[in-house]
Amino acid sequence: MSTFAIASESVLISQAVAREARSGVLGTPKTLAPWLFYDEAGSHLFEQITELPEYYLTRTERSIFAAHAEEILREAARGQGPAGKLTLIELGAGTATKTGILLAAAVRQQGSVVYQPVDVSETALAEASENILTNIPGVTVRCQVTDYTREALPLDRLRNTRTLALYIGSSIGNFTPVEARDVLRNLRAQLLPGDTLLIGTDLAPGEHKNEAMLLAAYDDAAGTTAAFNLNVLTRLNRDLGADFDRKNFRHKVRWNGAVSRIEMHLESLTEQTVRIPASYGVPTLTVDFAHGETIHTENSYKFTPAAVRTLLLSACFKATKTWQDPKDLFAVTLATAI
Ligand code: AVI
Repeated sequence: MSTFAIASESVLISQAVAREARSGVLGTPKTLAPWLFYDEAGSHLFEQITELPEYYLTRTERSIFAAHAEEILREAARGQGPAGKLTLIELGAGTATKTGILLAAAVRQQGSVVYQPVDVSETALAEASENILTNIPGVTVRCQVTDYTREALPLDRLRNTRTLALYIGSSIGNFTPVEARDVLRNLRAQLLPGDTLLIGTDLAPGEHKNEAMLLAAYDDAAGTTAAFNLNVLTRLNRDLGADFDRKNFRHKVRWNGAVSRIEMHLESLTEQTVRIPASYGVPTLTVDFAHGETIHTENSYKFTPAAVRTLLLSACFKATKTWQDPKDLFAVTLATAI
């Protein structure tokens, strides 16, 4: 990519940050969209979160893949002709650390596989590609820099192949139910009947998961999730010249059982005024905070298996098989495009 293209891409991102900040902090209640977390520092903090003892999601999903990868791939390929192969596409692939288990199983099953990771981050995709090409012979990687939440998915349909789309990590849980349905409909629009989707979802509280465990996963003892949440203020200071003082806010997590979601907020510890100077066509903002007022920064929905099936059906996918860990903390569901 040329230097000019990179510069214009970063201007577009800064414009989007300015618009999101404006609409978010002027609203009641105040909000900031979770995609703002993922600047370079935030992406690094998220990688650290996935290794925290309290954050069970990543390692539990990985353990499900490790136990069932062969069966998942076999089920996804069911009905394929003997010469037919699966092509794997992954939404929000990031550095694709867990995907390797599935790709290795695909290579064992069909000899080789084409893998199309899709992500907004070019650097994450470059890392994913290097890791996979070094460690799993037989994989052809075709990276695609796209925001799958807003743009059509650029799917390379190869002759005589069927697509298995991966949407793992419970990323779907960071959308409202309507947004989640629309993300899946956007994906479904690019698939053909008989293609499949493998979706990872964090499960609602049950016998082995109580509210305390959920709260700890989002408010860890080392303070990494707090730093991840507060980093959004640092980003607005850097990208927009805002004057948020991080010391005047604290990370706050609550479980909203009525809608089955963890909420992350930034709570103002004092009455204060923050200034965001004019930028990218957005006028100067002066934002007043009451003591105790919060900015709602993220939702993380927790699903029942029935809720996953209903969500899938709303986007024309039929769930065919679900794998869970022995403690029912996390679910991985295979669904067919209908
Ligand atoms: C990316 N996503 C699935 C994470 C989650 O669990 O909702 C983001 C996250 N937020 C705080 N910790 C992790």
